[in-house]
Amino acid sequence: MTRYLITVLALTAGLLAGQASGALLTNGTFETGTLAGWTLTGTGFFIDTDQPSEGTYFAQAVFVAQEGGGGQSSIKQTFTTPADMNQISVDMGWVGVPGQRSAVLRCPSLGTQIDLFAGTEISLPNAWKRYTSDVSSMKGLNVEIEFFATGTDTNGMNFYVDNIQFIPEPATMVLLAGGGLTLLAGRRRRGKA
Ligand SMILES: [Ca+2]
Repeated sequence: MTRYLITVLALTAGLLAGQASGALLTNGTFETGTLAGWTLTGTGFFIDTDQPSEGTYFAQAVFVAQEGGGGQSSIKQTFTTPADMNQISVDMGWVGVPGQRSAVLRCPSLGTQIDLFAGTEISLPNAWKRYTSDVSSMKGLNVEIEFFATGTDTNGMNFYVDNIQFIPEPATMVLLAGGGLTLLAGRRRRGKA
């Protein structure tokens, strides 16, 4: 009985430590027009409407060189990933030298983190790019996502973030595709008859 109780307690503790207990990502497209759901540090990040990659709003960090551009800022959020998550995609863009920004997904219970883009990429002036990362090891777990930017008086920068999406694992997509094919086959049969 005691051993049973210990097993139950251990399992419960394991679930609390690593498994889904919180809310899903909030405002991952920034379409509330605010940073609702996100924790802001520093004064670089704000909501903008000038050329979003999706919808009307996106998040942007700006540090202007020669105008007191020094500083650092981040937006981050703790949430539970979807149980069928395979990949995460984020639209990002920037101007500035490499190493001034990062986008990371951290999983405290696994003690691991995944970089959502290679930090050495050169500037993408006025262009969005979709970055997709395999994050299947973190599905159904509590994680923290953080976008970080830093600027100096000699190295100003812009960092754009929008449209955070989760892509299901292949099995789910095969099922969806299979349903579509069945529908198509049915239509063809009806067409021939
Ligand atoms: Ca948006």
